[in-house]
Amino acid sequence: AEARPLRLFVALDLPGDVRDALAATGAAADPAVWRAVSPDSLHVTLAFLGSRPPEDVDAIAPIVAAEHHAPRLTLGEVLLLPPRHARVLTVTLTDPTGALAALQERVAAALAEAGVYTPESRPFRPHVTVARLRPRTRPPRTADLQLDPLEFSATAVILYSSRLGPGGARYEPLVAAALRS
Ligand code: 2AM
Repeated sequence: AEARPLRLFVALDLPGDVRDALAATGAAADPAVWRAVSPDSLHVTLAFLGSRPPEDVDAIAPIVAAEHHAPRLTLGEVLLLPPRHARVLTVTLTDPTGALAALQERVAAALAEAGVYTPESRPFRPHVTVARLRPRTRPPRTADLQLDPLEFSATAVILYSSRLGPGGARYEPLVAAALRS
């Protein structure tokens, strides 16, 4: 029998103190409206591949492993996305050196070259989703949350598989490459 497809995405991993700060922001949002993302699920998506045959993991692994240098980043602001009918509460990332944008472009181009990814036409806007709108809930217009301007280095590039379950998606790391800061 054919192996089941995997729902795959490549993401940037964050240091523990940054995860804690982001989890606190998610937890500070109105719990009647938002469900906070658990600290171990927080990440920055670089490329969402969607449903792929499991064999694709062999082609993706060397692309994930090819990255070495950690982009230096800063937490930006709390932003509701999409702007008019928000479904997620996010924290944007500031990329002062452009290293993250360059890394994302390299990874996306290599994945496309390997035939496992169709690059998005919309520009890459780095963010971390910290809470998701509860079902059948009217999204607020603003988040009204404060954020400390934390500065940090990303820690790793990770290929995740996402399993949809009753309690939301669960992310399983399949390939991880640590980044040097
Ligand atoms: P989000 O954080 O902005 O919601 C795993 O689902 C990750 O892939 C999430 O971080 C999610 O981004 C992103 N993702 C899920 N579905 C997507 C899609 N159809 N297009 C782009 N990114 C997607």
